[in-house]
Amino acid sequence: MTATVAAVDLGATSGRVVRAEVGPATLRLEEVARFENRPVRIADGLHWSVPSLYDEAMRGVATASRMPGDASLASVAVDSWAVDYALLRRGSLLGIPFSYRDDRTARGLELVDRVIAQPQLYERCGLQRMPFTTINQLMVDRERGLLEVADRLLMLPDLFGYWMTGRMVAERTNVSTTGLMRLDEEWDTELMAMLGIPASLLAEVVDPGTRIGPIDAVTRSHYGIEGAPDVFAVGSHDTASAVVAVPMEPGGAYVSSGTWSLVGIETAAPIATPAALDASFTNEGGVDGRTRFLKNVMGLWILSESVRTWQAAGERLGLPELLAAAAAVEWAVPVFDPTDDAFYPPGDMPARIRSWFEERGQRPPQGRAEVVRCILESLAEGYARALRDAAAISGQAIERVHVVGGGARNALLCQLTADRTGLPVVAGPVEASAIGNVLVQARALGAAPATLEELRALVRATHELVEYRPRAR
Ligand code: ADP
Ligand code: LRH
Repeated sequence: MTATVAAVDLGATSGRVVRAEVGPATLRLEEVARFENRPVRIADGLHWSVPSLYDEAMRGVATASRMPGDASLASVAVDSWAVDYALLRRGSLLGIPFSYRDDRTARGLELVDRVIAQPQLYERCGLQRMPFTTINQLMVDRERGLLEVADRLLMLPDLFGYWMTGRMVAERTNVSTTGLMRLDEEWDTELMAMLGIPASLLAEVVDPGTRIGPIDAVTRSHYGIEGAPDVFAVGSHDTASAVVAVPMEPGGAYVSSGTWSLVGIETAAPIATPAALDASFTNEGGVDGRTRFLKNVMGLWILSESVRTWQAAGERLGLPELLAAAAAVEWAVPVFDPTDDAFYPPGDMPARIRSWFEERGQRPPQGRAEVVRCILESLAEGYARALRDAAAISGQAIERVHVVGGGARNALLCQLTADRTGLPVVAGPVEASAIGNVLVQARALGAAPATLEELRALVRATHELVEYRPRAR
């Protein structure tokens, strides 16, 4: 038996809708819609265009439901980047959700720090200190009086689920990124009381694989969605879904490489030790109760913002040409720390890279090709360091690195990752989040194998992977 399902996968760079046919030995995907995700800057800050993302997603679902094939669309699930959320009152949206790149997060960090010190916070939620964590953002909402009127908080995939079905839930892997969930995966109502965040905002927590309900008749008729697909919760944090689809075996580590690079391993339980805190490791909830023990490295964002800056100044070369030029750089370039907060806000990355080196009395890279090469070498070095730390802290040996996401298409970055880790790198699949999303739906429908290991074996058997061997240095 196979199931026909659709994934809505929203990344910070682009969103897509994928239709898939999944069975015990079948995994066939077809992209039916792709749309840009461009934040909007208005008077009070940087926001996601959430209604238009929803509109694009629903049009994609409608297309998926109307495609010729033997079976009608059985179900749909949404995954997206983590941490961002909507506040609602009596079911209506209170304002346009903010982007985690908005600079209000600096104020939020300050407000959280006044209430609880980082080591104590880490013991509770096990999250790496990042500006964007939901609790920081909520503290700014609180200061502005928004929490006095809001009666519900929904993470963005849960908001879409609510709009499709009328039911409000809190999918577990995504709420694990909020700072509001304890390491034992219960809501941390004690911390919320300390921060002045009302616990009544929270919705019922559900696990990946839970059926939320059918898409309602009004939504189906407005968008022309055929049949009566169910909506499921999956690993609605895109990285949780991506990790489901990492074709790894024991000894495997991953780099989920897109706007961000999430570098780490899967563990049976969280590791919130002082060593993990010192190395800035995060413990996020995985599908089937696993832990994603990983580090957020700034990722291809540094490259895409550089390209955007150059193009705004009249540069005509696109990413493929710039990568080819970077591959031809045969001399050593310096490396910067790609986890430095300086690279977090939108802006002129080449200028920030220059300042990073100048502030340390070092010669910055010169010209486009050297700058691109420097970004990629710095990311690869950041991955290598994070993987060494992950192995040392967890005691889990790492023998192979899997790169999934859009960054798996970047052959130079994959090769540099092999060189700098000294480990074989296996690139692919590119659409790991969408694949993890459809696999968990199909499993809930009884059409896909039961264990994560079997699901990963299915990915290995059905996808072409490219291997990069470390070169002598
Ligand atoms: P997200 O899910 O965060 O939106 P993706 O996984 O789609 O991100 O990855 C987007 C990134 O993938 C781009 O910023 C780009 O650097 C990289 N990428 C996509 N296609 C290619 C390509 N053909 N060659 C090299 N890099 C690519
Ligand atoms: C990647 C991602 C990452 C989060 C960040 C906000 O898309 O979900 O796992 O840390 O976005």
